[in-house]
Amino acid sequence: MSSEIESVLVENRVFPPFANLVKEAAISGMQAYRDLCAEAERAPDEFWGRLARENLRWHKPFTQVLDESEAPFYRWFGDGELNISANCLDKHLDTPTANKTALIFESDDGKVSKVTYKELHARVCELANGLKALGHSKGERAILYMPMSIEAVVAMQACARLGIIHSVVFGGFSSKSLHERTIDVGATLVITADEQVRGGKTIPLKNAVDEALDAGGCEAVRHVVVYRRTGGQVAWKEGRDLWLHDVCANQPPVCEPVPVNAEHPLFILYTSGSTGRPKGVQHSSAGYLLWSLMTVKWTFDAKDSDVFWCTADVGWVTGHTYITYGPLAAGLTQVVFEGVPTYPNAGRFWEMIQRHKVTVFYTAPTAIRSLTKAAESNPDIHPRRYDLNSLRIIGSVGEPINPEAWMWYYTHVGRERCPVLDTWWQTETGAHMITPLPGVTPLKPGSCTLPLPGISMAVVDEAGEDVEHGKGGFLVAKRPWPAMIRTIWGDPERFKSAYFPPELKGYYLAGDGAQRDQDGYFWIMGRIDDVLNVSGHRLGTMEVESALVSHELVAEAAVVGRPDATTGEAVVAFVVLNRSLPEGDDAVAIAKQLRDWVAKEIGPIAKPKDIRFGENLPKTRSGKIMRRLLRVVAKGEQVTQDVSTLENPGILDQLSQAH
Ligand code: 6R9
Repeated sequence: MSSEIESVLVENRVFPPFANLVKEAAISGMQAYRDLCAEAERAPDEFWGRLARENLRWHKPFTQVLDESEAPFYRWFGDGELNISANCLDKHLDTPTANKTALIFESDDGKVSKVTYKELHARVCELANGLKALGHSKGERAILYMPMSIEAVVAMQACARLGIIHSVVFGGFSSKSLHERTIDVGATLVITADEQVRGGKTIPLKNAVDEALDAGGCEAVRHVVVYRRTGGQVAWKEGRDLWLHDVCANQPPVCEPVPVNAEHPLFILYTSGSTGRPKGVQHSSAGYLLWSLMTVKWTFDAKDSDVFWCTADVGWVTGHTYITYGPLAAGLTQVVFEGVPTYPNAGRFWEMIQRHKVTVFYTAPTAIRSLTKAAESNPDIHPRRYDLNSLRIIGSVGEPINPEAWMWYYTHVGRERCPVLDTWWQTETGAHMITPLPGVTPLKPGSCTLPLPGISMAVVDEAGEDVEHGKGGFLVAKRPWPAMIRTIWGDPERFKSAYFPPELKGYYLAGDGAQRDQDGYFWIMGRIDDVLNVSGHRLGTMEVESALVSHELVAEAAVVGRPDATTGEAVVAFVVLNRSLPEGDDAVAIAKQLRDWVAKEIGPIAKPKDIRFGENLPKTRSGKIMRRLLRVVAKGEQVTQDVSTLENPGILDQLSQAH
């Protein structure tokens, strides 16, 4: 880790903001940025109160901005009422935006369909009316297990319209994950599709829902609403299962939005932590939407003429904030894509930017790295082959972007005329926290640069004291912000201990290590806990370990991350079987069996890239697994550390063999 950080810190190229963007931008120039930061620091309540009054439509105005009496359970705009769907859709109806394209949907096989704001509003209302007719109402929880589609956005917005709390489960997760989340949120409703289509393959969704609900404990689910995407075969449970088109049929295209309290949970989204099961991150309504909208305006410098494309799936927080909520609240036209970046070939993203004249493009470093590799080996799908002149801003999210990938993105996609916005944030932060602004910030490849106005990020030591610039420490937010996580669903104690450890003076602990350079720029060093980041997706080592040990052949397992040129990190598993050590073909076959098992238990993204078998794991005499050593072994490096405290030093050789 530290050698990687040094390599990014010797990075000293600086790219000043482009004059045209400075002129046009919502925040124009460094002085304007500093003024906003100063306003937020001097009078935070006035600053946030002003933004919330100017940018949200309130059913009942708030009188108090921030209530800290139960910190860290902060309340924002706590006596106000509003509706999130009304703020994303209804507010455009009496403006020219009503007839503007809201969503341009492109399917896996390249079919394009579009809806205007007015049409999207009508579709959301029809579904909301349908759900209401089925007896679903405010405060209930719905599990959404959907392909990327207009329907996914409609389903989320329809829930928000009724005050139903949604919990989207990424379509790549297994029925087991779906089962756990359905129980944890106490869902009464599931919205899914028959199948999803990605990269020319169909993947069943409804079947996985059936399996999850049949596994027991999900009896609270009264309805499963199914969007017919492919027409593939599905099993049907009369009374419980309904086609989405039947639920919407004959429903009026108008549905009164249900006002909710500002703090009413808009959604719960599960994410990995360092220990135990994934945490249900609970977000609020008003604070979350405010910051989603403000960051679309400030970071992406939203213009009415923009065609915005965030390539994330709505199963992740990026898809929530930068597809379903922020860009709609801003009245933007956006692209929604069903497929994968490499189908029918690795030029798909560039071709789509050209086809839809995308102006703002937002993707993940892992996609950039894999498309770089593909483009460098096949000139036909190199971005230079496409007309990317429509682009004005390109962004990155999900993991640190290494300077090489940054430069390639900047040069070949942005054509040296679009800023690369390396946005640092998390499921828990709701929206951007540290990011360059197009009309403000000189860029340094590999740095997410500076915090947004109102966001008080710092790097501190174990006692919560600021560390000097140039030294590493914990990344924290010193002050609350409106879009912050409110609690872990059903586990307020875990919320407090995970994010507000007492020794850190009440600061929010992000879980990342960071350092600042002499200009105050932030450089993220990766997670400080046992969370892996594989292709920008968070995975707990514990989750993968518990999946492995639940297999009948496995006695013990330890999982670590290994740096990977394409996926950022790769999962490496060290496994002790409850039988003799396998060799040759036998080892290869068992490794495959275990990989498939993990895919079934969690999802394909959690599959270990390498599995190493041993008769034991390296342990201290007190029985602690030495992960530090396993990380070295996983990289294929020689262990040079002192291993005399190990109970069984010989084990390291055995574990060096990959299968
Ligand atoms: C939005 C999202 C959050 C974790 C975060 C950090 C890593 C995200 C980053 C970044 C360096 C960036 N991360 N963006 N690291 N530079 N620009 O990705 O949320 O899935 O919760 O992941 O991802 O480690 O703590 P989430």
